[in-house]
Amino acid sequence: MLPGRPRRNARGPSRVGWLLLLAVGVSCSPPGRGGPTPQATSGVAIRINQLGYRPEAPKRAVVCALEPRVSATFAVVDERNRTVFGPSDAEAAGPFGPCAATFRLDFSTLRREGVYRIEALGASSLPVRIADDVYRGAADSLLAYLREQRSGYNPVFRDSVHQHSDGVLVDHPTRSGEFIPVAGGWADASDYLQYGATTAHATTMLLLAYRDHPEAFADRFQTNGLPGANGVPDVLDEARWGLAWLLKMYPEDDLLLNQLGDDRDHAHWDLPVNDSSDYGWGPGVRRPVYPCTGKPQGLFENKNRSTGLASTAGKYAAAFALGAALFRERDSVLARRLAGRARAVYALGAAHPGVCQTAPARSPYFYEEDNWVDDMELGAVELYGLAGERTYYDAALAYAAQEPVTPWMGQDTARHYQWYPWHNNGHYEVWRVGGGPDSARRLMAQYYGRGLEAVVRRAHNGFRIGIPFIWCSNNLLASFATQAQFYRRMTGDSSYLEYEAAALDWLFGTNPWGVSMVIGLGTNYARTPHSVVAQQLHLQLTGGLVDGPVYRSIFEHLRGIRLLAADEYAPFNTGFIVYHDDVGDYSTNEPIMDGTANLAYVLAAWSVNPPRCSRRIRTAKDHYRYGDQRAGRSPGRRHGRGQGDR
Ligand SMILES: [Ca+2]
Ligand SMILES: [Ca+2]
Repeated sequence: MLPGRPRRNARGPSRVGWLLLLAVGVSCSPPGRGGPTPQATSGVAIRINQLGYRPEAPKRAVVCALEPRVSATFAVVDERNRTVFGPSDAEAAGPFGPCAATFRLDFSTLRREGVYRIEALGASSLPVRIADDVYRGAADSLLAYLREQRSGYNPVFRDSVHQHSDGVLVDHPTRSGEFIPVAGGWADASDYLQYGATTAHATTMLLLAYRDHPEAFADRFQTNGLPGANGVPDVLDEARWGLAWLLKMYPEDDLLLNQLGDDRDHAHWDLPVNDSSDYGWGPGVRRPVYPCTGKPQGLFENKNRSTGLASTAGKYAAAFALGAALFRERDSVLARRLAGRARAVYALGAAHPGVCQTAPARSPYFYEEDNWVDDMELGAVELYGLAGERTYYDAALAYAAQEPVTPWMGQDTARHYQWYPWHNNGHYEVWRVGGGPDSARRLMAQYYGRGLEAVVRRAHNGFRIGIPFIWCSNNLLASFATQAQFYRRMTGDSSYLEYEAAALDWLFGTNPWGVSMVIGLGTNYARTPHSVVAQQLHLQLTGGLVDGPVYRSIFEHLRGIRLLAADEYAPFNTGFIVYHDDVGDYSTNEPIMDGTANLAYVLAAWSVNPPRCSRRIRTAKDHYRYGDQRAGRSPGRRHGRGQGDR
């Protein structure tokens, strides 16, 4: 997810690519672009969730009109062209981005399963599916992308990837040059860099997904990622892959490794199996591994602003402790080891407060994480859940109070990965684990509510989206949906359900471009992601969540971006945000490992425990119960969403 790739993108598979393609027999998408045309009919496009809608859940589509329109009616028709809903008035919602006018089409009361189309202003939507199983298997589909991203042994190539090159310790005060075996894990995005922070967060999300929604996951793959059941749900196979690498990245109590490879990787556009990156030891020979040092890092002219170890240590502690709890029955030896490493790395973080950012090399870009109390909160509460020691619980509460709301929420912008993870799992875990007074649990729900409220305040648009469109905006939406879901579970309050559903709808096509942001899911998804594997092997990276739209100003100022083909979405790229299904656009169309893992959590929940439309909004009693100081004010009316929860 860091820029700097050159523009030497081959137009077709390389010779090596074709040979590999023939050898591994992976399923491939046809070359070139596919999918239905995204062009608007008469300047009007009806955008829907292309996965579909569960019968009891909220159902909304959005009209994006490229010319001003004052009003609209809509109807839903079935496959025999019979009107089954409407004609109904659409809710005018003003302009947004390229849309001169937007309208929200609420057909929540249509609950009969079937395949429909929505018609409005002379335009017709893609097929709209209403069924109980629309999310079934979706979370598992996302795991396919993580398997494809595996380093060490890679099941797509059926070969080792960076098995012998990883890694040589660099930027260590006394041990630089030492080889430390750290092969494994996942490539972070379409480059082959690997980070402890993103891997630990992704692993945590997979573990939480299984713990909270085990029924959502199947067993079709082995530990090594090759097809075949092994008696272990695939989500746990994948989480274990992450844990195994994190254990290697924390080899000694005082040695916390944070990053494998650096942006010198970007000088080459080649497949992971023949990565020719040269870090000074010859092409493809060795990759550097960086420890957290608590000091600014960067081997060349660019430096990060690291201040401590806690941001990475807290994330490792959480993943290890959760892993220990979830593998206790399946593998007691692994569980004991994880528990021991969790305690040790948490203690290291407590002794070295501050952030451990990723290290830039030749490029000025790095992950500029600025918060660490969220990570230590999560580490502490998972250790409390594991060991029941009160000091961990008290520490979690104290950390939580230092950052009640993840700071990007309500903001126009943020630096790259500045507030990471984009939601704080810790508050939910404190609520879930109990152990303290009810007031502490209520406080956690309030914290989430404040963050959600701040985002919702910015969501006065037809798509109900209130995030800043910084790089990796889709990650923010996955996090928003996760936090909204946690809040709903903690309080029974559905005030933010419309926005939670809108985030999910956006990711699956209810956006100005009508694109599903997950490769292979929906009817019209990214066909030409920024990925050398996808490009050279003509391989569909099923399950990969792409970065998502960014502010035009960001797109225009990032280095090295050049679109390689005509923009089929040009009519929708005239506003303040842009998205390009183009291999050249690493800012909007690069699949991302951590966001994919986060979205697996959201999809697992919607698959087995979907929200239901109800008339319930918060009552005065609820406001008292959850400590809302604005008791008596209906949040539904404040945001015009009183109609939303029917
Ligand atoms: Ca399995
Ligand atoms: Ca953090």
